[in-house]
Amino acid sequence: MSGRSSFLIVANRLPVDRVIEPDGRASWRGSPGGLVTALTPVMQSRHGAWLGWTGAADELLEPFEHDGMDLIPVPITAEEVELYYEGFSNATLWPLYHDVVAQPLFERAMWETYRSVNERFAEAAARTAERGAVVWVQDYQLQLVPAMLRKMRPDLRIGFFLHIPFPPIELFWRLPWRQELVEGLLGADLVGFQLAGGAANFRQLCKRLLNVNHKSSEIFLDDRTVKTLPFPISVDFGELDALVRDPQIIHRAKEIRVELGDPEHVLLGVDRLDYTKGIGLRLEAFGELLKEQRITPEEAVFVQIATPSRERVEEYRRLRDDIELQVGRINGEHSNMGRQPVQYFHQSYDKRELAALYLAADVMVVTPLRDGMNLVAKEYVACHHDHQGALVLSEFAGAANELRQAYLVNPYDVEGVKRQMMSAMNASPHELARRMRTMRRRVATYDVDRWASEFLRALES
Ligand code: GDG
Repeated sequence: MSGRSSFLIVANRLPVDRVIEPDGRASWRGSPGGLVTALTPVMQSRHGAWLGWTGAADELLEPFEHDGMDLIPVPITAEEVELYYEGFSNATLWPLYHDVVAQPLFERAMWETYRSVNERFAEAAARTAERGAVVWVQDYQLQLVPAMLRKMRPDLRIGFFLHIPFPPIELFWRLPWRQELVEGLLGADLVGFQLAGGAANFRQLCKRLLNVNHKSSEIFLDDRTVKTLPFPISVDFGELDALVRDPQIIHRAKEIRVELGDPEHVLLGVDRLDYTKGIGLRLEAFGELLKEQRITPEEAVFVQIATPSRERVEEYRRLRDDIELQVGRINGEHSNMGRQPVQYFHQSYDKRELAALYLAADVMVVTPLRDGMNLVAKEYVACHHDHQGALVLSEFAGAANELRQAYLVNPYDVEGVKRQMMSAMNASPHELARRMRTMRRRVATYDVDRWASEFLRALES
């Protein structure tokens, strides 16, 4: 590890996961995901450092090197995990920013801890950044960092990107700490959002709350301007496209279909088990189609992968129970011997198995009630160079802005979801190819590399 860095990523989590080797030793493995893939080359070429939490409470670790990046662990105590991470980040901000689809908690102790943990991240960044360095802060857990860091280090160039939606004023207004939060973000030189709508919400809020003026994408403060722009995040198209051409993956995709009993239609959902993802409503739609005999269990199987998530937050525990009850009901009513119409998995898979599942699925069902972008939708598109496969996509996912040829649905309209699921299942190969070709062109052009480079270009210009 060598000294200071000219390029820093500051994120809640480090881009590595701990693995325990067969001999009992612990080591690190790069976390899966587009963000890490996109930023690794930038980090390597700029001698970058990544600051974040290891994911384990009460752990004090020295900085270490991984894959050409300096990783700087920021320690978090067990109590802070509860108040800053599970509390203010995931029980206050997450539901508030996702259209209040669950009730946000407003607790002072959570807020205080959020502030002090943000301060610790800002201090660590201030210590690590070289003079004039570029610092890129990620996501809703760290919205106070830009202003805190600017105060300590006015020489830095600071960018912030929000991965989740930025809510309309009426919702944000409820937050008792609204002013400090907005001022936190305004510490950045560039605040990036998934969509133009989020950026517009933010500018209007700044005007109303702080009476600061804006013109097009710029907000004018007394001594400087802050740029606010959309940068829709994307996936590593090239990697996924190559993966699904691998004979082993093709073989596995065929095998999956056989294991499912060779139905005519394989429908697939892949989500973190989160109440914003609309898992229950898509199962409801599928269950009704079975009940109305518009499809039979011989014809169609719904595979739902629900990756474990935030399991210590009450709302998430309840959700898991609800979904599992619902899956049990549908299967109880519609299964035949040896055939269950819903195949539900509360597990994580490696990315090769996931790619095989995408390839095997005829209809990908993505129905969030609100979602910043939704990478699953783009991953599915990237996996279909065969130009087959249909995407049913919620209008409330950021991805719907770009993937206009999907079977778009309003997830609050169960009849509409059922209709689009039927259209997707019954579409001709020609129709599927027409839609898929256009969507693939979009994802291939705006991949995750382009996302990162456009953000950094805007930050450094
Ligand atoms: C947030 C925003 C925004 C899922 N299960 C497995 C697995 N995954 C991967 C998917 C995908 C990722 O996790 C999930 O990304 P999403 O975008 O769908 O959703 P969030 O986790 O809510 O992400 C979202 C995103 O940030 C990026 O800005 O798009 O709106 O909410 O990549 O493939 N990966 C593996 N095994 C699994 O079981 N390997």
